[in-house]
Amino acid sequence: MIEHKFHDDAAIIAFVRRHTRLFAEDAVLKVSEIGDGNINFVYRVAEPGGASVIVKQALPYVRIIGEGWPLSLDRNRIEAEALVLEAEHAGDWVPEVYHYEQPLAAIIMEDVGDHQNLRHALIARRKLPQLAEHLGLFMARTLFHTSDMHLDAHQKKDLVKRFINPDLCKITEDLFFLDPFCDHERNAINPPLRPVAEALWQDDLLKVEVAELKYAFLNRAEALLHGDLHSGSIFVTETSTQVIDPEFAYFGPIGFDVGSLIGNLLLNWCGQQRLAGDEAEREAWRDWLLVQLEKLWHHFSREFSRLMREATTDPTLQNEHWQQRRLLQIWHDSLGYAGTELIRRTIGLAHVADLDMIDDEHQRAQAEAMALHLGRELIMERTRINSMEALVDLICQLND
Ligand code: SR1
Ligand code: MG
Repeated sequence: MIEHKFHDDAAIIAFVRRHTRLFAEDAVLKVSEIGDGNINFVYRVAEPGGASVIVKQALPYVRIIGEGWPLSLDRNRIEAEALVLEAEHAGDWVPEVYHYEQPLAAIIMEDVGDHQNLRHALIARRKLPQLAEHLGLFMARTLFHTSDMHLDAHQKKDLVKRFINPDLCKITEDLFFLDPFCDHERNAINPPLRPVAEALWQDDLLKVEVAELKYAFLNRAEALLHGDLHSGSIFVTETSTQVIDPEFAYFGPIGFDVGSLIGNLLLNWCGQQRLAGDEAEREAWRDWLLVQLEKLWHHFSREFSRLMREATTDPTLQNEHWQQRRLLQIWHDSLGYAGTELIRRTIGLAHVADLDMIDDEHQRAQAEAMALHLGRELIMERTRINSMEALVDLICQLND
């Protein structure tokens, strides 16, 4: 029996009423469990036709696995604090936190229910004119302002301490960098793809590069990352983008966030190739995705460079040549982590609908083989891909 778990809807409503003033006393409130994520319980509390809020509660284990995979409740504090910190620098793009309560491991926050999940939007080929700009700016501002370029030496170390997140980091360490590169029991592999996965497990040169990326993930405390920046953590409308779920937040390499996002656009690009339907429409969509990739990096790198130039407080790091080198390293890291995201989402534990939605297992295996191949190329070639044009060329060659 888990002490802090909400026993019933009435307990959730009482919690919301105690800590917010959004609902009139006589309002009739309805609770629905809406969580489709892997880890937590998420409820919407709404007055039909009126206001609503989200309540997110952490239990001491991974939701999709159960008590066999214990997980610290501190992730809920980390998520609440990360949302508040992100809001300081990128408030347009994160939901507001109304209340966090440590004994209940629960957060009450703004409901972005009028938005669509980005993964579903991409699968439905919904063009979002401001998506790349919003996400580029979100990453540039949150990552720059929590880095040593901006923070004072003591502030930075205090923040690093607050965001030590061993349980959630361990999930990433295992699911990104270990499982997909060996015959691990947690992997989920489409049977016709198995020979391709087996070949990957024999690839010693690839494993050296994956070790390098893992070591950077373990040791390079460059900035406070979102830590799980995939399409499922983003909600969208034509004019608004909301980034949720930063429970994996910790201080790590900036390219991990940028790469996760690039990897998710590319997963959709791989999946769409094998979807039924009009080929011209499909290819037009895939071209649109590559344009978004360019725009994403354009907005991120332009804003990050501007901030490095204008808002770096550390005199040593104000050096223009070093700043150029920093941006190039972030680019190379991003390509590498995009590669690990592609691979782990294809043969690891946590798949994505962008590939899984392809009904026919042989068609699916072809899209998956493309994702594995692209992932490998990005990891192996990352330090030789020195421009967006070179990246797009590499992706298009793969398509031929
Ligand atoms: C067991 S958790 C699996 C995945 O879900 C989360 O959203 C992260 O992406 C994690 O890797
Ligand atoms: Mg999540």
